[in-house]
Amino acid sequence: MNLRRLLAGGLSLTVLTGALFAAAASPSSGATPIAGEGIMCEPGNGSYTMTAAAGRMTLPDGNTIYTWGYHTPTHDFQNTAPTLCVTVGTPVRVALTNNLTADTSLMFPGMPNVQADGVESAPLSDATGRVTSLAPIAPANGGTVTYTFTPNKPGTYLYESGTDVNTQIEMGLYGALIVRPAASATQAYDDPRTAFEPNREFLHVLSQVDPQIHSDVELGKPVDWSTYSPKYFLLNGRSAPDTVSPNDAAWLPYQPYGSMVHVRPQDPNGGDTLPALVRYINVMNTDAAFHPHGNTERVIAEDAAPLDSAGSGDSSYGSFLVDVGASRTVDAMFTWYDVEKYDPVSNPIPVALSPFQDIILKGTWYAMSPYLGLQQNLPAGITQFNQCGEYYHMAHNHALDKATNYGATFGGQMTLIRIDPLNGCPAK
Ligand SMILES: [Cu+2]
Repeated sequence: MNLRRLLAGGLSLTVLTGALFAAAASPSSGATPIAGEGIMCEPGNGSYTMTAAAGRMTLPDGNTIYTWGYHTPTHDFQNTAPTLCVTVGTPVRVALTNNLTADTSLMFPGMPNVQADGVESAPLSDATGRVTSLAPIAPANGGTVTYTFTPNKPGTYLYESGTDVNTQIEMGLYGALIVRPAASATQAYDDPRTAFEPNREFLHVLSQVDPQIHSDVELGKPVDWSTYSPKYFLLNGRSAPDTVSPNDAAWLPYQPYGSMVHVRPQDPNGGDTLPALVRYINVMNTDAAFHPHGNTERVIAEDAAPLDSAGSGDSSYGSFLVDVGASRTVDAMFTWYDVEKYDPVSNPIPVALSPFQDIILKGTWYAMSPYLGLQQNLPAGITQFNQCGEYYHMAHNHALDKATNYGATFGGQMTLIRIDPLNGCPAK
């Protein structure tokens, strides 16, 4: 199949996927297309006041789930927990208050010399030697503990509960810890080849929910792991199609983080000149094979270890499937190249428009043109959501049972990649 036919095939897919998500589309802001998108770092600059609390999350099928989470004063409750963006060499302080009815704690895997209330953080055990917590606790019903450490290596890390780990992580006690190099906040690592386009930094935290476990915990029943069967699969604490709603969407007050990846084609004369950066954290107990449609991503680091070092060989790799092992992190660069530059005279691409009955016109994302940035008239009476000739590809966990909401397909760990025209997306 030649390139042009491939392009035409891809477009019909775009029409389909765009229509699927049209109902959940964010209200457009036009002039500031990146607002409400991308990684949302918690204010605090290394010093955080955190509360562990119970609350409820909402799922796209209308279900609400009793859940636990960490939050700071910026939210009443939240899942996924606040994204902490810190810097190598700058001390970090997290003061935790535990409003849960169970003891809890925080662990920062990969961080050196973590202290709890000034003492080395180490596992606790009871009189028989049985380990009761992997980290010093904040006791139930209002207890506090303050953790301090100074990060020494950049990268993408998970932070999570160290107490009754299976249950508490299932309940929602986890979040992302982003450590930036001291020299540059727009490089993933100290290597200049890891520079990314400012404001094109994205986070995908993958987790899952078995409503039975959450119900048992809420009712104070013993948890039966033998029947564990997750029904919801979250990206940054939301299931598709909520994943493409903007950060801090008013209709998702306790799930503040969107996960749409928004880029423009690479071009020094407009568009993005550097790649986007997508940081993956897999909180689940199974591997994730995350699949961006339409283009590869380049894996540059695993578990905060660059697949390279400055001046040596390059062991990064491009892949249509970004494999993220259980409890692991992966950093990937994402670039988009426009396939061909359109010129109506010298480079027309003879893509026949589909018959109208084959195009989903109500709620279409399709500008009726195969070319980025071009729009044509829609039939009278049709309103388009497409802002400026941009288009969308899906990205999702290729374990397709995890792209569902309680068994209903096209949900779960699924989001969109949005590609704007080179010159951006001007307000209309
Ligand atoms: Cu797919």
